[in-house]
Amino acid sequence: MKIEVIKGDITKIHAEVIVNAANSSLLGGGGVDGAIHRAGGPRILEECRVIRNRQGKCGTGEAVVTTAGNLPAQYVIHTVGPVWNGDEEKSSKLLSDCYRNSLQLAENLGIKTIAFPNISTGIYKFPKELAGKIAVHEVRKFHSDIIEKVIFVCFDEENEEIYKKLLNPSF
Ligand code: AR6
Repeated sequence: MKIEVIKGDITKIHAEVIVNAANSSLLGGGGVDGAIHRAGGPRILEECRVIRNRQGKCGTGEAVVTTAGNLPAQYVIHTVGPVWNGDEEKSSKLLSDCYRNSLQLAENLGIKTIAFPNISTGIYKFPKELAGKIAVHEVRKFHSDIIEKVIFVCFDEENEEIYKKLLNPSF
């Protein structure tokens, strides 16, 4: 799989799937979640409510999929990152689950291109460097015959630098 780093707003990205850093209610929030629901319109929230009614809350590390409403993407995969509480081992495992489960869902949908935000590194306060290492590690070890490209969409300069260094150590 090809890996790209872009600095920008994930709601503007033309990938078949964009990933949302949601919370377990699936009913929206701030950060990238708020931006996705604002730009995507009410249809995404309606589908999230249907999922909630069917299966209850979304556990940390799990992922669910909706259509993408008015966004250029076709689908939104909503995953719930861990809130950083200093328990590095447990939080790292849960963040790994987010990336792996999202990639697996995309693969099941037959998707070629998927874009990730820097899950948990905003309101949930996961250390950015560690989160970046986990994200890159999970993507690199996920072998897919279907997904061709993974885009890390960094909103802030710090994350952009971290990802560029991780993917190109001579940067
Ligand atoms: N495009 C790409 N990345 C963005 C955008 C955007 N439009 N907006 C923010 N980011 P956060 P979390 C980056 O806080 O830490 C919500 O309330 C941001 O700079 O969105 O997983 C949910 O409902 C950061 O690097 O998500 C949950 O309650 C990254 O996205 C909670 O926040 C993640 O920051 C989840 O917290």
